[in-house]
Amino acid sequence: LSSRRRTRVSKFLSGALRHFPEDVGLDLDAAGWANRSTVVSRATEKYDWVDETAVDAVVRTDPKGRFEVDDDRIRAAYGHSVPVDLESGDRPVPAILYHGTAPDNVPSILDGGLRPMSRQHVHLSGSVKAAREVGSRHAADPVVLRVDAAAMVDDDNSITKRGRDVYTTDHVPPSYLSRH
Ligand code: HQG
Repeated sequence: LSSRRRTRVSKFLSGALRHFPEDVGLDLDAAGWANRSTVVSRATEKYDWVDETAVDAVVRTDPKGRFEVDDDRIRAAYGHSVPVDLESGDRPVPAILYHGTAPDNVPSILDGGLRPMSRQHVHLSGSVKAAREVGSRHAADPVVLRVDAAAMVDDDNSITKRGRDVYTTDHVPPSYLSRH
């Protein structure tokens, strides 16, 4: 597949597994898992230029680790707006994390903290570079905020690594935030 087509399939899978499973006739269980062959069928029904092997390749080689596969199940690793109860896992969390956002959001974030907004969790990045890329989806001149993840964990706020370089939590109170 061309990289354009890979992106189309990846966006369709992310949309279906994070935001609109019902619209494409998918049933997610409480932990966000769907039947893998049903998901593959939905993708091949939507795009006549893709087959099962190509969908599998998109899933397995996703650069951000957006998808998890377990036998005949598949789910989005993060990013959900539909309610899901993901396990917390025990992968290590760096002492400092980052969040990239639009300048317009910063006053409200420093006032009330980072909130999940339309998703189920707040998403943080492991590097300044990754955070800047996330922020650039929202504005041409993104602002990177620094999150004192070690202090959050010390204070019993759970943070979980998902995918390759994404960390999720419920809320980041302003006391753990500063401008990078
Ligand atoms: C902002 C992508 C005002 C927040 C990325 C963000 C990520 C507030 C926006 C993942 C706020 C929500 C998620 C507050 C938060 N006041 N604005 N109190 N609290 N915000 O898209 O983190 O490529 O839902 O700063 O890489 O940008 O799709 O979240 O700007 O990992 O796999 O509200 O999605 O991954 O925007 O992105 P989003 P996000 P994929």
